[in-house]
Amino acid sequence: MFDRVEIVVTGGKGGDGSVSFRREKWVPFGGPAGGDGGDGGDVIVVADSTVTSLKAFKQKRYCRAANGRNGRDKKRHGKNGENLILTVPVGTVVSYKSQIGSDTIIADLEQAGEQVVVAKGGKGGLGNAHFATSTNQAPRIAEKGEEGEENSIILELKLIADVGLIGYPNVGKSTLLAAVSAARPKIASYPFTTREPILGVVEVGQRSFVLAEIPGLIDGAHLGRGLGHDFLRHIVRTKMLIHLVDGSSSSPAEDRAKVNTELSLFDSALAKKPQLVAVNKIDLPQVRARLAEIRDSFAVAGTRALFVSAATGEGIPELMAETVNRLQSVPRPEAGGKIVRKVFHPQPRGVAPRVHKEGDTFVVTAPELERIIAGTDMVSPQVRRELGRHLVRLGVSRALAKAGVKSGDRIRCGNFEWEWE
Ligand SMILES: Nc1nc2c(ncn2[C@@H]2O[C@H](COP(=O)(O)OP(=O)(O)OP(=O)(O)O)[C@@H](O)[C@H]2O)c(=O)[nH]1
Ligand SMILES: [Mg+2]
Repeated sequence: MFDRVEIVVTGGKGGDGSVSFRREKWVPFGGPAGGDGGDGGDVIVVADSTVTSLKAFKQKRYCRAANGRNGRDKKRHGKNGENLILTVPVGTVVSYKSQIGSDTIIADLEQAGEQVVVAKGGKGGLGNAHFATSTNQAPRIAEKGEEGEENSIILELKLIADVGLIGYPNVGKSTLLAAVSAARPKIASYPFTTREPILGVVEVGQRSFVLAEIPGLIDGAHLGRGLGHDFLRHIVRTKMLIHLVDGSSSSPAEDRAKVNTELSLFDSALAKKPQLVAVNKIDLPQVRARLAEIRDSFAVAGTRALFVSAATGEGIPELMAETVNRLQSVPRPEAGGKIVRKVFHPQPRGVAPRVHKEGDTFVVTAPELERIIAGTDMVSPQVRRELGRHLVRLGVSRALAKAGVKSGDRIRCGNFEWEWE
């Protein structure tokens, strides 16, 4: 009962910081003026009530947000990359796909407008204007923009029932569901045969809707009796209800009133949901004999009851036609409450520098240093001196010392190799 797609989402890359110096007519030695790169855009999944399926992603498996623009001279900041918004139907569950072990659910987008960031864009690199100090007025160092996050995610559409099929146990809910859909719930002449909600798709002419049997509603269900309590919340999101009562019960109208009381005690909004009442089992002679009496007892309560037999199919087409009619005029209720924006970070960021040895070479893993190296022309001796200061600032020198580095050893970070002094 799930529609499911797997996609790869990538945040935009951050723009590179710029190395540049002020050049003005009356200023002989202009200061550093390299602007920062813009941030890469995020990939955001948003629930939208006008979207009805995940079909759009069958063709679009790779989704990438825009990159940030590079920083420019005169301290001009590069433009941020635009976020990429992926719209999905309300009721989509978003999970992070794990290569090892089980996937992690990161958001259940239950309301229109709810959203989750599934891949953060990379931060823009700092321009050289940021690296000026009292002792170094002309830094030639700038940061490269950070790569955006890349994640494999799974979008799953929870089928939300349009119509809830409710009523006391044993009234014939499963029999009705089996008669109108391809669902095959267990049917038996004792209560609580059905132990969890069962969904079926009902087709009526050109239209279709999802019908859910809500099991286990009994007196005290709102207090946790029976099974119904767990399932009452499923009813909240349906558009309307079919309330089935057993025609062979001593008082069908009273049965309905009692179940409705349970609904309103659980959530007053449930009691206001549109309801079609259907009296079942009219094939039984003792029920047929009382039809007028039962009709009147519902009329007294201000309700028009339909009469059906789930077993023989009598009255079922009329009940389904009426359901489709009513559905057209009911909007899906939006659950109240604030719209939440969730951010998901599977990978920790800003990790401490690490050092490991490959042969005689000490290899440094330090994202921030790698970005500086990648964004800077490392040839000039002046730049090399500056690099030394950043090694200290970022804790790389300490990590190397701990790893036992000596003067003359080879060090590598990113694509740059040098000798330790
Ligand atoms: N004569 C007659 N019996 C019916 C009819 N509908 C259901 N039954 C019988 O009523 C009993 C209960 O039917 P189910 O469909 O399992 O009822 P349910 O409401 O799903 O019950 P639970 O899931 O146990 O709460 C079974 O023995 C059915 O055969 C009907 O229209 N006429
Ligand atoms: Mg059942």
